[in-house]
Amino acid sequence: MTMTEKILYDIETISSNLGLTLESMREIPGMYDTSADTALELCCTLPGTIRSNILKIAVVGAIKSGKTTFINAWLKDDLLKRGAGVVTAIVTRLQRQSTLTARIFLKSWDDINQEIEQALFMFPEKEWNPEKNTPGFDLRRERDRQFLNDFNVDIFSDLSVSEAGLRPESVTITRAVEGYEAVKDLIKPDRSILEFSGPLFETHKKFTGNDSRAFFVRDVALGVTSPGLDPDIEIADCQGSDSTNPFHMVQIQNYLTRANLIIYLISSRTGLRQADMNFLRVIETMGLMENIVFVLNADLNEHENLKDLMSVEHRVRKELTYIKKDPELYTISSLYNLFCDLAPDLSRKNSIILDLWKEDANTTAYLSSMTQRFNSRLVGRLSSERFYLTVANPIERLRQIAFMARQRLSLFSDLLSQDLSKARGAMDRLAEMLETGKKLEAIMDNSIEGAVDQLEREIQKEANALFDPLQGTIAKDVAHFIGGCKIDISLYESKLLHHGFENTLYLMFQELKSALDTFMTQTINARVLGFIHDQEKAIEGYFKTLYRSYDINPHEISPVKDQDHQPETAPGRKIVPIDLRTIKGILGLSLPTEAFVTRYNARIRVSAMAKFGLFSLGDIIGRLMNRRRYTPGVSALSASEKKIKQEALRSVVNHLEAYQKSVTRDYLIPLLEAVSRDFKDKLVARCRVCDVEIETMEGVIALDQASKKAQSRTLDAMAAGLTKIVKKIESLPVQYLN
Ligand SMILES: Nc1nc2c(ncn2[C@@H]2O[C@H](COP(=O)(O)OP(=O)(O)O)[C@@H](O)[C@H]2O)c(=O)[nH]1
Ligand SMILES: [Mg+2]
Repeated sequence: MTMTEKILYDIETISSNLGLTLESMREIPGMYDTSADTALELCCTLPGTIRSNILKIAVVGAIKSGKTTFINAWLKDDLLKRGAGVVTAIVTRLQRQSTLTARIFLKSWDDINQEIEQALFMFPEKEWNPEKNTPGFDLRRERDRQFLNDFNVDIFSDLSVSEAGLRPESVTITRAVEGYEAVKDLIKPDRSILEFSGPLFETHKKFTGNDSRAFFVRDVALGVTSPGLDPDIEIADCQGSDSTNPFHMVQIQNYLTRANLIIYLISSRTGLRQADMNFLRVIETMGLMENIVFVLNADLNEHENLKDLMSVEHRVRKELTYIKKDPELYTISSLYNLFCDLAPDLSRKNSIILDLWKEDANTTAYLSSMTQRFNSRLVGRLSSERFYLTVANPIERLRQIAFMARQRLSLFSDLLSQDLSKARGAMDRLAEMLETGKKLEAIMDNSIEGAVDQLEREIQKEANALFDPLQGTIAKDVAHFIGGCKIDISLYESKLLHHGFENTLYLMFQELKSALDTFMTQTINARVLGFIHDQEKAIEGYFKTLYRSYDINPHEISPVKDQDHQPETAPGRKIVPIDLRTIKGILGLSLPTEAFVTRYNARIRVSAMAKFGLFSLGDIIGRLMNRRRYTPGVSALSASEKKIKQEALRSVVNHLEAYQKSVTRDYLIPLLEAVSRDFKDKLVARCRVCDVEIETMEGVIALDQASKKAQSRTLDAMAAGLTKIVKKIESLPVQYLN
């Protein structure tokens, strides 16, 4: 049993025993009230909540930086396909499970057709839908597929590879056409899941090891049996951080925001490249730099000796400092570590390679010591994250419940005492406490309400500064970006002759769209995610401060001055007042990433075409008379470029209102409200010992001797049980915050 499992097991035992104690309160009139009921509910649900609180580790880096190898080395198992070279962005999440299982989350036909439509955006519909009798594009239609196929060969020829690589719209179309046959019977109208477990596990690679099929996959979850992976850890291979597909980028960004730790891999073969810097800037803008650890994946074939490797390390470290002060960088070789772990079972070829590597004892000794340092750093980091996220709050909650139960026990044993003055004294103290509690509650209500109002105003104000269509920074930056976008019209001149004006316009638009999509995901969406991150921190900070101002010692308002009660069991300053993650989990609140992808407006085409009308006749005549004379067409292209830019900007601006709404009204505000509710519940729980009516207490005092004795025996049994529970809570190996 690992340490985590032991703590989880202990928490489960404590919750269940505490639950039984609360249940037995029902036997005594007045002892079981709504707060006991809430506490009982918590004891029942807590273990499940903790189990679903998984630590997420994102492994990112450029293609072939060694992400998959790193994960295999972590698992000590060559489980995932290394060197797959798939560029499609898929997040492959791994968690420990009892049987080896792969779950492939497939896109729906709507998702797929929508992506293709975006890739065809601005292309004249009459060409692929001549009768206009079917709405939208549908890959399931033979005619539509045939169109895509011809289109792809034809229109992108000699344009496909630009300076920035393959044209993304061409990539989408190629993959959709190529992968169709293999997946057509598996894709459903709704998003669906394929499962491969046990001996069928390997089959899942058919979907992930091939770019065309991977196009149809949203993401992948693997259940692995490797003991190297703790049961409360999810590790994710985030491939495709340099993907140009906005739908995919958003998915990766979404995972990163939820990750507790980001491990960024850099290959020693290449060092840091421009794409790495771009992606690191994205992570920085998202406000996630504090979660990042860098790994320089040393390729032992690549370096003559340790000195050579060290010089790469030195350079990479220096370059990283442009992005992050004192970056944490570990030089390790994932493949070497993996081979060492698999040594007895290595293939002959790999054994020879390993032996060869081992000959350079200096380098391998250095790498091994760095691996050790990395591992212990990781263990330390994860256990503190784990403590904050998974066990600190639940333990404090249980401690609070135990405290409440003890208080109640003490109160009721006084009420049931043969000594009437003692019983009356307990009653008076309780009445006084209820009064104080009510006053405190009223004060809290006011100030929490005030806090929520103020926070909400601040969120709205900052959101306006970001999203306002006229004054907001997004609109301004997008306008600036589009204004500075250079489309090389001369590139499209030849296209004009072969494909006509409309199709050329399409190509031109797609060039702008691809640049704009990249800008939107890398700069704008990253900034919005950073904004959300900051707002969450502000909410957290605000309530923490508020909590401190209510730092009431429960003993002071306690109706019982118990002698046997040790102060350390009191829920004093130790509780973590805000637990956004759990609250989000309970609300089912996730980032509104659907709103992060800009939908372009169909009027772009109409507007751009308007300019063409002026020139088309001249163009055709020119073409007939003299090939040199298509300048009118070219100038129509330039005029259309302006229109396209204007309309593209308008699409983004129109989208801002919905974007803002999903970030604030559908995400941040509900989160804020839930946090304040949770916060209040916690505080109120501390002010209340028991919601018992005076008449009920009178009834208890008036019981006959025999009944009092019987009830006292029940209380004694409860007290014995509680003492054990409290001891168990105290013995948990966790240190407390603040
Ligand atoms: N020589 C050497 N090759 C490595 C090392 N790490 C990874 N590779 C190889 O590089 C290729 C790409 O690695 P992979 O883990 O698939 O990269 P990914 O694309 O980031 O997942 C694979 O063929 C690996 O076997 C290393 O430390 N040394
Ligand atoms: Mg990989």
